Amino acid sequence: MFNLNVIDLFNASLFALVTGLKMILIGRNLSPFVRRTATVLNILNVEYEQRTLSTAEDQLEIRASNPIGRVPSLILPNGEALIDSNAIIDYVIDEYDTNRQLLAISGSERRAVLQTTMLAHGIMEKGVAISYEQNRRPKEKIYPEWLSYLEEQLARGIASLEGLALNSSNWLHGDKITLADITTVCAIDYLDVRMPSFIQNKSVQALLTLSKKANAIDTIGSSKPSN
Ligand SMILES: N[C@@H](CCC(=O)N[C@@H](CS)C(=O)NCC(=O)O)C(=O)O
Repeated sequence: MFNLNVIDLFNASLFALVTGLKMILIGRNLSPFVRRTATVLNILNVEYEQRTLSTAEDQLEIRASNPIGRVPSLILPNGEALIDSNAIIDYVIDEYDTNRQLLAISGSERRAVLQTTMLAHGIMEKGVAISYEQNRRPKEKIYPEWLSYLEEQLARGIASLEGLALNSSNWLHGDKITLADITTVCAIDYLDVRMPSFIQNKSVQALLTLSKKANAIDTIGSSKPSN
């Protein structure tokens, strides 16, 4: 958690006054981390404004709320800036998910949902690492062995998640949608846009079915990035 500088704080406070105390989510839904955060906010019916800044083009503005220059961050109406989708979602669930539908407050159900969530989050991390390796380096500086290592990690993660989806019933952890479903669907949809070869013509039928079912819900489908 970091505080904004004085001018940003003033702007955030002014913004809050003008807009009726809305939070500001920084980042584009093409980032799976941003999208999972936006989706949690949408499902819980939290009002927020989204600034669709890009890490490649808007570094200075992004650093105002996160010194590391990553997205997402969430600026609260009092100017407080939260960073990292995990910490932001922790706050949002704590504050707005009064029935604790997305993540149980304690016990084995919480552990199970968090384990699946972090598997899907790890898949996002590997997908993004592969994308950076392929797109942010000059071609002659790409290290093929490292790329293969990342791709194997990604493939193992996807296979494991597919196994969980195959053995689940309605949603990944029972009859209600949880943070595990949201994070999984955001990971799969990200791969589908950025590196479709990992998804298409592969044995991920259960994950694709889950994605289709989840995206039919407006609060999820409305944030889906397009191919
Ligand atoms: N653990 C973080 C990961 C965030 C992350 O890596 N975001 C990417 C966008 S997909 C980013 O900001 N990359 C820019 C960079 O690392 O310089 C989270 O869950 O929010």
